[in-house]
Amino acid sequence: MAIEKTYSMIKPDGVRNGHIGEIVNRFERAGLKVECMELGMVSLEQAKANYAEHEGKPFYEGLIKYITSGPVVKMVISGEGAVAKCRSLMGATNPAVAAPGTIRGDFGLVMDENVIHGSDSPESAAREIAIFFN
Ligand code: IDP
Ligand code: MG
Repeated sequence: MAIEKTYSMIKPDGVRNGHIGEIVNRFERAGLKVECMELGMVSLEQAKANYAEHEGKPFYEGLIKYITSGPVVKMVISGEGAVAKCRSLMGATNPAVAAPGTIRGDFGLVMDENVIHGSDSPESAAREIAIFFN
């Protein structure tokens, strides 16, 4: 393991439902550090760049519409093994099966609104950080 950076984003439902503090608390309690944090909208360009790998899939249009629909919290998180640690704190993509105690398991109900995003590899993290923080 090594000190890594990852990109994490509290999605519009997480912000709307008032989970910012709890989510940041979970990251910090796990020993991760918030390096950058910004509340704001995701532009259409940023949404398309971030989710380029999903273009053409049945849920793609809805995903772009959703992620640009309201304020999000954009974060750079750092720490030992930060990419995997964030993913493990987030839980499974589908909140319906995400384990209790994970962010998605505790605060989400449906796949379309699953509370939080996190990079899936150090390479994705570098790409996504560049999209949201130039
Ligand atoms: P991840 O967010 O856990 O990395 P991905 O497979 O990369 O999951 O999908 C990106 C996002 O697209 C998910 O977080 C979710 O919001 C949405 N998504 C993925 N699969 C579906 C689906 O089958 N239906 C609706 N939305 C989906
Ligand atoms: Mg993903």
